[in-house]
Amino acid sequence: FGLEGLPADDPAPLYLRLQERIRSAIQRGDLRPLDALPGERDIAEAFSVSRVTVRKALAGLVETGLLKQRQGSGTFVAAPPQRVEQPLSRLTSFTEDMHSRGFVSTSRWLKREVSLASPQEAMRLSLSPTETVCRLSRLRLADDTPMAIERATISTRYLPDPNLVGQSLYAVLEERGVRPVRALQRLSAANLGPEEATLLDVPPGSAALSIDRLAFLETGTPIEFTHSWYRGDAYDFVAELTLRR
Ligand code: 16G
Repeated sequence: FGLEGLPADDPAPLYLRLQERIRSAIQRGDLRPLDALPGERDIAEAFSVSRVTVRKALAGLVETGLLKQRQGSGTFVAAPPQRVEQPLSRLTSFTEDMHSRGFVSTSRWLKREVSLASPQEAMRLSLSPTETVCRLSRLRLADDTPMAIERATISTRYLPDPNLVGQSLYAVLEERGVRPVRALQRLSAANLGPEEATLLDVPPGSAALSIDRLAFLETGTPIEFTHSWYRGDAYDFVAELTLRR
């Protein structure tokens, strides 16, 4: 990408000018998603700048999400995830959603514990304050791309041990005869904080959907409360609307 040196008469700091070069190479398509950049030393030589300048320029572009760095394998142009269309009217699990699109769904456990229900959890799930709940926090991935962070709370009446959950929570609930059949879901727009952004592999402050799901059994008993962060650049939520006369 434009390997000729940077003009000497430009007053902007070198690292910013180098960033500009890389950015325009990506915009022009000279560098394409998943292309590897030359090594630090080669970039430094080509532009007659120090390696410190190259490192600073690359770090800034990684921060904004334009580039990705992997330990041991260098710097790449980031690829936006494939967008997923998610119907809003069907009560499906993440595993089912991803399988139906031909993705391999995986999870990384962030937390799984049994604890006394907090007052808020007890209220949401209609439990007495002495009851215990399982808390399951997972990063959900599709073909290795992080898509969502989910924090689920379920009474130990229905899920006695969080370690029973392998790939799919709903599959385990189904086996136990307590798969939810109805849910209330609230979606709101949010910007990701640094911790969530790092997990989802996007720059801090990126757009996301914050989703609360309260799911019920046939009997009307609430069984699951889950808060999720879904990546704003990966999801389209769609619903069919009808006019009732
Ligand atoms: C969905 C649900 C989540 C549920 C999970 C179970 C939303 C916003 N959330 O992602 O409430 O816990 O599926 O998935 O749709 P699993 O059976 O693959 O573990």
